Amino acid sequence: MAFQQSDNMHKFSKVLGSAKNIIVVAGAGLSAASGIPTFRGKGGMWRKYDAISLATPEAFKENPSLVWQFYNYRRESALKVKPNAAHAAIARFSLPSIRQSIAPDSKFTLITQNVDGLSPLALEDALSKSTDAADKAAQKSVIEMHGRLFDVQCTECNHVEFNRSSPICKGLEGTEQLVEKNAMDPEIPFSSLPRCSSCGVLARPGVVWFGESIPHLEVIEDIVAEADLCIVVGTSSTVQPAASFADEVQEQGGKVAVFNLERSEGDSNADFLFIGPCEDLLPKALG
Ligand code: BV8
Ligand code: ZN
Repeated sequence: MAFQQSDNMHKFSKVLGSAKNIIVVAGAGLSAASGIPTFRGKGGMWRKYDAISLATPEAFKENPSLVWQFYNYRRESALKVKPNAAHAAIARFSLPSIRQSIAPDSKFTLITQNVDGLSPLALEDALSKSTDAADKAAQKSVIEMHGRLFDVQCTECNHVEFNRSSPICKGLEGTEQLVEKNAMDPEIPFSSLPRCSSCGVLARPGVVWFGESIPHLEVIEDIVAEADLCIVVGTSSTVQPAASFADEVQEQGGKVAVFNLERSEGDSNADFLFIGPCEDLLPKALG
């Protein structure tokens, strides 16, 4: 039978209802409605600089003050925003007590490329409303595969701490305001940048930079290898290895559904393509 792509939500819910190993692969578009600018969208992550060139170990080595201002700006932005309806829809669906009536006896994992921490916050919120103790299992269902903005990692010892303090250190205080004014970035002395609370050397943001390998990638690959439904949400599907997960699921006979505001890399191979804001579409699709 010739390949038929569908945008039929009713047909999608039938596939969802019979799926046993469901994954969501999420990108920056999931958090767009919360006010977090996407990487490649019009908003552009950081008007002054190309985010991609700053998210590298080379950039940090060369100019840790500039890279820390970039991440401080994103930390301060993420601290001011809340999860949106799409985060909430995924979080609710991750609770066994809710998913059982939609996709009986299924397993679920959210694999997010986002580092903003909004999906774990949405899950915390969904769990606080749940009365079913078994729902706690959902806490292990979120994989932040590119790390977390609020993890501060030592550049020497392997100390990592979760730190949402604002400002993260005196030296960076208020520099986020300069970004909006497109003002030149101040030269922050090395000694005033964040330091490891255990050994005192320079710390770095606890995210995975381009050219760095994905921690525990084998765990993620095993989950992808089991999946019979891959729901791709709000990603340009241009960053590897996340961009290949959907193809892998299709190659093993699974189905792929893409939810995006506009066309994205490889979406013509998807079994389902839903074009529109995920904050509107996902509550319908996973409800
Ligand atoms: C690895 C953390 C291997 C940091 C990120 C050449 C040299 C070196 C490496 C490579 C190379 N070629 C390829 C690679 C691999 C490289 C890569 O893929 N590069 C790309 C750019 C070509 N990948 C890596 O380096 C990865 N590691 O491969 O390791 C290895 C093995 C051994 C030893 C060494 C290395 C590591 C990649 C991780 C990079 N870190 N983030 C930070 O955030 O600062 S990636 C970064 O991009 C974010 O995580 C982001 O999520 C991700 C992907 O972008 P998207 O999420 O898709 O966001 P984007 O803005 O692009 O798109 C938004 C989408 O949302 C759009 O489609 C838009 O239409 C849609 N949208 C907007 N609003 C809405 C919406 N959709 C729905 N509703 C809405 N409302
Ligand atoms: Zn240290």
